[in-house]
Amino acid sequence: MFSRAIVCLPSSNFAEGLTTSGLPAPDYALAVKQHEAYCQALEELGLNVIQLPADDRYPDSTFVEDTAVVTDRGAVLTRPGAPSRRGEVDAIRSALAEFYSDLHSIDGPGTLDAGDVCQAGDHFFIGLSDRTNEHGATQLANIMLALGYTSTLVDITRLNPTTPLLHLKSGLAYLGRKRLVVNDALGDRDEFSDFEVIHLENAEAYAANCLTFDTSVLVAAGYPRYESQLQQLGYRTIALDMSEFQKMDGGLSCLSLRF
Ligand code: CIR
Repeated sequence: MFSRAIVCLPSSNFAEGLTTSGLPAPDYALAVKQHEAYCQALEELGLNVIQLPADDRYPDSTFVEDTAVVTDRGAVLTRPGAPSRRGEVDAIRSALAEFYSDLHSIDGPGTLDAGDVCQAGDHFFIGLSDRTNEHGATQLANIMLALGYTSTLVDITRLNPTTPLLHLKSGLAYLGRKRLVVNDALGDRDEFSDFEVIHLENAEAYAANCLTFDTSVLVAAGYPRYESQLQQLGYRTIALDMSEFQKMDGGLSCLSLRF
């Protein structure tokens, strides 16, 4: 189980970050409130939340998840696919150095956003996306192998254009107990055949990005069918309003590094 989470406060120019959502610009004050509620939920789940200060140099820096892959056996600093985000890794390197004596890293020409990396027990699904290239994904798979984990690469660059995904985890999460939740963008992929797969209906596609802590699941608010599916499976759900982060293509997992 996780005992810590690293988060980074949204910067005042958060609305200047990258987005393809086509939604209106986010409200900064509301984003700060939603971020506070997110941190509080993590604390109530027993995590020690380490809060990094807002950094106006990087409007996307609140999406800390993309900058590192953190596991029980080691951590890997990424090389984000968007050049505007590469500098975010420095603050995360300093924060993680306190907990990991040996930090691995992804080197150019490899690129990797950890939003493309889904840990499912001792296995990693690594998405190939517009942000994560084959070099980066293969470097990560090799580091993971040396740490004793297996990996599968999942290409999401040729999805149906009506259901694009920024990152693999925009459409996939691990619920523990050998169980995945996927949305329609990923559908019935062979890569997931060793797992029980819960399918989300298209109207609730955004809810696929959720966070499981043993039997509790943090879910985005506004997706009642998914919440009741989870409850029927024996999970407790905690719904959090994510509207302002969704406007910037972010989801629940993006806002923290959990280890
Ligand atoms: C970006 O486009 O990089 C940010 N605006 C959103 C990143 C979301 N991160 C994630 O899904 N792990």
